[in-house]
Amino acid sequence: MRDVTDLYREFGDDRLPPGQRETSKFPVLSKSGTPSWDPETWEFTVTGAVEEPLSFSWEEFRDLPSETQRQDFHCVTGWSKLDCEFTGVPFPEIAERAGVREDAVHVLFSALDDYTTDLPLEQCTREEVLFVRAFDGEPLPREHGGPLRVVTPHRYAYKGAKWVDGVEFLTEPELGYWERRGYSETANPWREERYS
Ligand SMILES: Nc1nc2c(c(=O)[nH]1)N[C@H]1C(S)=C(S)[C@@H](COP(=O)(O)O)O[C@H]1N2
Ligand SMILES: [Mo]
Repeated sequence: MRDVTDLYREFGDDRLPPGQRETSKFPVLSKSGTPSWDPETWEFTVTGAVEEPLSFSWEEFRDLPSETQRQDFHCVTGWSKLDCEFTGVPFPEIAERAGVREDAVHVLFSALDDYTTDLPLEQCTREEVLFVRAFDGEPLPREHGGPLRVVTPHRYAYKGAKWVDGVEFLTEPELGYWERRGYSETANPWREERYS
């Protein structure tokens, strides 16, 4: 298990970002409920500014090299859950397989509930950005984004798309669902970048 709960040192002195309170619960925040999914037809795609667009079935995705990390989770509404154990595929693994083009600067994630969220490419190509399929050793609960979600421990949690099924590499920034509605594009918790 890789413990990345010390990544806050890159951003500030305190593990708990300013204005956050710790909770042991794992609240659910979804814009429109939990979408259904079918393991037979589920498809994960990697598109845009890449040498080789990719597509994975659920079986194929599950077979990708994955790891377990201990991470903290910071919600923009003010709660943080420390020491989450997430198992998944690091973002760089996917990026390397697709061969990200030189002109790619930004990434847009898409999800089964039509949620989207965006991040600069350099904020994605970190080992801590995981495509998560298990939480605390169990399949990721559906309401928390199962079968597959993204986590971004260095950013507020709305940057992590639950029910993720697509990653698009972009040559120009594009805004996601909450980013279009006034939430911060950069979303650094240690700088309290909550709104834009
Ligand atoms: N697909 C999708 N992903 C999403 C959301 C959503 O509504 N749909 N909500 C975001 C928000 S605002 C937060 S705070 C976290 C919440 O994750 P949780 O429900 O597992 O706590 O998921 C993020 N990812
Ligand atoms: Mo959120």
